[in-house]
Amino acid sequence: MKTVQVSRRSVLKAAGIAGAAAVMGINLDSTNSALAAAEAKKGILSKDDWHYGHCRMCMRGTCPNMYRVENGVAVEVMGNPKTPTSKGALCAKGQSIIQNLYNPYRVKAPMKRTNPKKGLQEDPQWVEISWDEALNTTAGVLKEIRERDPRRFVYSVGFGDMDFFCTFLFYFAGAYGTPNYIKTNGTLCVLHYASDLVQGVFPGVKPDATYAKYILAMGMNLGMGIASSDGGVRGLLNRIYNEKDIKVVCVDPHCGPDASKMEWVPVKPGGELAFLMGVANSIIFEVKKMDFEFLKWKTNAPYLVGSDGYYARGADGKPQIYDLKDKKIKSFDDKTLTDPDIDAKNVMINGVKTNAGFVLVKEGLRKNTPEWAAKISGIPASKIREVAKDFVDNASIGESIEMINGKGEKVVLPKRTSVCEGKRGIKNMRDGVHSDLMTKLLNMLVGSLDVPGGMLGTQRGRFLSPDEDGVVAPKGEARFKKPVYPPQHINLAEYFPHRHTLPTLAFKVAADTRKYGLNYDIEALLTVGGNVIASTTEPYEMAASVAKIPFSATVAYHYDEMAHMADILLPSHALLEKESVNSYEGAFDVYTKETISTRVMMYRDPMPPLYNTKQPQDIIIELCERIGMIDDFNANINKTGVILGEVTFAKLDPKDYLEPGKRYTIAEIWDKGVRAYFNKPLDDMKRDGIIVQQMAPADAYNSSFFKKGETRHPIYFERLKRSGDELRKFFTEYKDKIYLPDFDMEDQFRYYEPVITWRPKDLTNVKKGEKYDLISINWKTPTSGIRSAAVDQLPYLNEVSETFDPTYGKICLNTKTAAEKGIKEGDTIWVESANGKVSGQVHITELIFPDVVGFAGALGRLVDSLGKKAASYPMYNKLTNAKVSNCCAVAIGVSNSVPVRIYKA
Ligand SMILES: Nc1nc2c(c(=O)[nH]1)N[C@H]1C(S)=C(S)[C@@H](COP(=O)(O)OP(=O)(O)OC[C@H]3O[C@@H](n4cnc5c(=O)[nH]c(N)nc54)[C@H](O)[C@@H]3O)O[C@H]1N2
Ligand SMILES: Nc1nc2c(c(=O)[nH]1)N[C@H]1C(S)=C(S)[C@@H](COP(=O)(O)OP(=O)(O)OC[C@H]3O[C@@H](n4cnc5c(=O)[nH]c(N)nc54)[C@H](O)[C@@H]3O)O[C@H]1N2
Ligand SMILES: [Mo]
Repeated sequence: MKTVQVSRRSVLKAAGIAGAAAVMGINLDSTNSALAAAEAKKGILSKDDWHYGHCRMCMRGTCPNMYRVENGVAVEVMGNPKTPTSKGALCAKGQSIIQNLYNPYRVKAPMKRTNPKKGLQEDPQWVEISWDEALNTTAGVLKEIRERDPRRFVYSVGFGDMDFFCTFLFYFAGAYGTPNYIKTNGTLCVLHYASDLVQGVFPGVKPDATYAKYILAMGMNLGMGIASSDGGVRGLLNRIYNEKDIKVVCVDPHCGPDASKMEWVPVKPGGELAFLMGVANSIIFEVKKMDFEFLKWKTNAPYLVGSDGYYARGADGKPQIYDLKDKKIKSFDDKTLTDPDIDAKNVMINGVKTNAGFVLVKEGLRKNTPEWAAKISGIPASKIREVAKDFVDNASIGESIEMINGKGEKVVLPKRTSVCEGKRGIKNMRDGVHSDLMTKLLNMLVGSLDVPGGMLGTQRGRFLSPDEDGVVAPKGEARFKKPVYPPQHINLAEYFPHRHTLPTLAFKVAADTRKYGLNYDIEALLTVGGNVIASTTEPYEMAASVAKIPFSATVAYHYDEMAHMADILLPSHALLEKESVNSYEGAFDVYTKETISTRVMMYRDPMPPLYNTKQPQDIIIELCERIGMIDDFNANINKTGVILGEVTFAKLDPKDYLEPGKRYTIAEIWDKGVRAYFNKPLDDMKRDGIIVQQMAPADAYNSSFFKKGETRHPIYFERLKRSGDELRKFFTEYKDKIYLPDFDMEDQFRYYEPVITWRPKDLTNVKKGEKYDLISINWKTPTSGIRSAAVDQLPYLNEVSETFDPTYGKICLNTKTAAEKGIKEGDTIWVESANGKVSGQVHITELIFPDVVGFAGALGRLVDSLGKKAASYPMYNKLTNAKVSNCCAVAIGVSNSVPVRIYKA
């Protein structure tokens, strides 16, 4: 067991970090006093029994910690006070990591099922077996299938085991040769398309609250409910409470901990796009103040568009711009271009009338007045106007800031300080991508993309590149991939080029591949940290589908639904037993001065396992060897690199490549990665816990790498239209062959439009007198995000949550709605949608929009094998459905807000 010795010398070294931090303007006082306090505490820091680690009680896992082991027992955990981001803080989830270790419902040894019948109500009748038997049985089945037809094997992963970005997702599946690797997070987590289309980033964007003065937060949970210990969230709180120089407006049907600290604007679910269009309308036609320089030079607003909706192209094939200076039409990259006209109308190109993209965007928004938006969103027109004016007034249009770049040069960057962001609350809807694009459009109107104070991508530094038209080239979900028939993937990936992940659809198809046009059946499933039954939607249908797969094995930490349905359990270490490397990529929330230019690489020095379990990545590597595919696996790592976070890849130098035929441990692979990235061995991390690096301030911003006119962001969404036209053509050609229930081609492809329009959806029809007269919604709480680390199951967290969060595990109703329905606090009710019903206890509150039924967190289990408590909470996902006609038309995310009715149980 490796130990951490925090000696006087390393405390002094920490003081050195504090000195450097002071130069950067970071206040580390709390850090020093925390260190001193910890050291004073029984002198424990100088003892050998403290280990460095990092948390991972949530899927980000970006808060470095330290834990103490006494006589082989983990007895204490604290944040690592030397961390410049979280500064030694841990949230309630982080505090409960010891219960993750001593969880009595863990799988403690390899197991095989002896009851051949599979079902949620069936007792698997587990019998303990040896590791050899468990690995050989699993590898034996997988080897035989691989030789015959690798497509018959499904690899299903999720955020229950994030390390090596969901445990070798495509590395393992790619080596095996199956197209069927399915991430279970996707259905209810559709966040990526618009950020990729407009900014070329993955997984998403974050406001730069280092400088931002105004954040318009749409259907999102800043800081997982402001209880995250992450540096960004703490920095934001610092700005709100101490510096008092930022305004955050949360447009949400529910007032969570974040909205309660900022301004809450209650919205009727489904009315968000209308609200955003109302704000855009007011900015364009009433406020009339915008960042015209940005629109001219950093967007495709001046690109001339023909009557077919596509860019008009010159003889050289390039998009054309009208130059107001010499009244000539020029190619977008013409060096003489001086004053691009974003208001150009009726410009003739090749005998066809064209208009600037921005003219079409404005026309599209002309009718969407604040009064119109108020009727749909339930937000008064006066509030919509106020938001529009505040957004522009706080944007600092025209201002700039001087910074130092990586070459030591002074550069002047534009600074914009109003940002709008949306997350699951607006994106998981039929028009989710539209709402998301509309948030980007607001940012473009005031020029706040990729600049200090504006909206930034998760990856900092130079990552944008222009496509052949000079517009941001998408790298992920917004890239168009030509559809093909017959489909090869069980998630029908061929039909949905802009999907996130489609686990629910995948398992529906898996149960009946031939019907969907696939020419093979599914014979085996291996799951690591994903739960298609509990985390996605239509849980009973998912369970039936998983049960139908002839062989399934699960790398299991505890007896969750996926383990319950398996034939073989390959038991996994708990968090403190897992050796792990992770890099700070921020917790999705905001950047602040504490985090904007800081890189932190963190390491968990594991404690010896309590039971007969293994490191999950080592289980997969063992399987590779026994299946006979270690060469392919190693080659994949050499090709793609070592993943040190979610988006941090370390490319290996050919001299450090993994050798064919050799089986490495995950620690050896990480060692190669850390050396490649930081030029340090993994052993150094055992000693220090973290590696901290500072980037030059300007290098965090794309705008410091691209001059004006280079890499324009799309404000006219030509690519979306192109996708729709291609898809429509494909579906028309194959309409007699394609089997896709609940799919209406015309309705689907209407959404693929270059200028956003508003359309009614199921939520719009919810009103008094209808069968479904209320809308149910769901959110994450500080203690219940998703189910990673078993947070829904640990007694400490259950108790903290029930004591301090009145919404946790309850069904929330507005006072007025409860009175109308004759329902009282504590009553048990049924909530019923077209898809299913859930019962639970009512909590009455003013902090929810009337006509809304609110559920907190990803709670509820369908098996008792995690204890009765975890199973007792209402499971929201029974109410949702994965019908394509109801999903986001572009990213195919399930609609997370659902028409429902309620009645007393
Ligand atoms: N109702 C509701 N549902 C949601 C969400 C929500 O907010 N509310 N959020 C959605 C979002 S955004 C996402 S990303 C997805 C995530 O969904 P998934 O990717 O499926 O991830 P998790 O729910 O975190 O965990 C999956 C399973 O892993 C188990 N597990 C916990 N710890 C470990 C471990 O150490 N090892 C292994 N092997 N397994 C472990 C969990 O108990 C759980 O059964 O959920 C989505 N589903
Ligand atoms: N520290 C930490 N950070 C994380 C994670 C973590 O595990 N730990 N998980 C990450 C993951 S996987 C994800 S996907 C993100 C999710 O980040 P968010 O999307 O910010 O998280 P949610 O709580 O699901 O946000 C939903 C919000 O939308 C609101 N909402 C629900 N329905 C509606 C609706 O119909 N309309 C509107 N306007 N609002 C609605 C809810 O009240 C809630 O405030 O968080 C990420 N960030
Ligand atoms: Mo997510």
